[in-house]
Amino acid sequence: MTGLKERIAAGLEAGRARSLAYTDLDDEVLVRQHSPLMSPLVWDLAHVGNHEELWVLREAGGITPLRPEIDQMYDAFAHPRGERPALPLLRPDEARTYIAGVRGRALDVLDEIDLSRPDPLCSDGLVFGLVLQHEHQHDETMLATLQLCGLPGLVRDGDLPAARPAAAGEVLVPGGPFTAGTSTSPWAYDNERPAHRVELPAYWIDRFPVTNGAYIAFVEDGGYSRPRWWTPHGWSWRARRDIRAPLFWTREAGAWWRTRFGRAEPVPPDEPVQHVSWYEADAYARWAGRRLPTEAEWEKACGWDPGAARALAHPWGDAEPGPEHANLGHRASRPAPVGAFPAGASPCGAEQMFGEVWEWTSSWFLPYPGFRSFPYREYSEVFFGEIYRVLRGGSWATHPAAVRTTFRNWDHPHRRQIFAGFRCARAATPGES
Ligand code: AVJ
Ligand code: FE
Repeated sequence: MTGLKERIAAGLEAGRARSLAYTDLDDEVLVRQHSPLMSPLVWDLAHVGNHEELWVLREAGGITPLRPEIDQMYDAFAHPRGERPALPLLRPDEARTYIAGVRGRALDVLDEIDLSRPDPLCSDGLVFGLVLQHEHQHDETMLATLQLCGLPGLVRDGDLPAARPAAAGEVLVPGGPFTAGTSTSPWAYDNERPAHRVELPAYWIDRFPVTNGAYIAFVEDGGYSRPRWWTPHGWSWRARRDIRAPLFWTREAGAWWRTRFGRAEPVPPDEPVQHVSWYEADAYARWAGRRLPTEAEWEKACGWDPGAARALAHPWGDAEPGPEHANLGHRASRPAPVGAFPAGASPCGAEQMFGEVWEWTSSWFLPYPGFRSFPYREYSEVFFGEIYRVLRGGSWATHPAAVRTTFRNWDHPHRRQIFAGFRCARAATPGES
């Protein structure tokens, strides 16, 4: 049990180190709203502390509210992102003091709690697992804000392994049933539960995410000017906003450039394309004579081990993510080129399913059969419907503590500021798509 508590304390600390690093900026930058799509950074900072107060201090620890008067300001449902800068938010120094005070008490709760008692919220440390994943999710959102406003302060130039482009192509996933979702992963969200059998016919899926080089071929073949590749919604979205390339791309003197955290650089052809919407991913796939995978297809290709007839926690097995497996946790401020992580291959041979870019799937964000909302409706349930598309895997900015084979992310089909790309699939059975 002490092992678990130490793991939780270290996990909480890793998230906090990130939140503080990403907000080590002038107050003016922290309180400004850089885009109507995003919160001011200081909102995210206090919000992660308020979430921790609600769940660890009040629910798990039974502690009297520290600052009940601020709950409403940091309730994401009470105030859409565009309204947040007008709120009397905690100033950056107040926010840091507040979240540090919450954290001190959270560690006291952790110290005293019995994590083996049969309490659905606390056993196996679930409430702490949810709170530390939540902080990492907001850390990634803060990075998206920093990218959107071109702030260079935090750009990391870490080394990433080199490309292995000769290995491109597709891998075959044989037909048959597999187990989707989980009933046993201790820190899984309600939307990943319960485990259930899904029967899929055989299909092909790309070994790697679609690269910038491949995407440029689509752009230069007039992909953005031919409605035939687009769904009607996708085409009207594209036309209304006059979209002609991924977000942050420009064309200058016959070459494609991108701006990454305020720096202009040539678009690297071997890197997975990122900052494309679901509409663009879907149009590319149609142009390429393929389609996006369903989330079940993605999950089976990521984690199903047909030999053992069970789902692995990670594509490479149950070992914790290491630097040889995947580009996770913001090692460098970009995706690694395709082929960089052969040791992270899944049983069917798909690579880079974790890290690099979140991958759009063709699936709507819907509940699994037998879904039960827990511990609160506002994490997943209120988002179910034919509104959001599911993304899988995790990006270069996602922390290892916040990825699982079964993890489901979701967003509007027009969103592009997230670190999202895709890979394609197609049926292996003649006559089917
Ligand atoms: C799972 C990434 C879609 O950031 O909107 C954060 C996670 N929920 N706070 C988001 C979340 C509440 C959510 N995503
Ligand atoms: Fe949140």
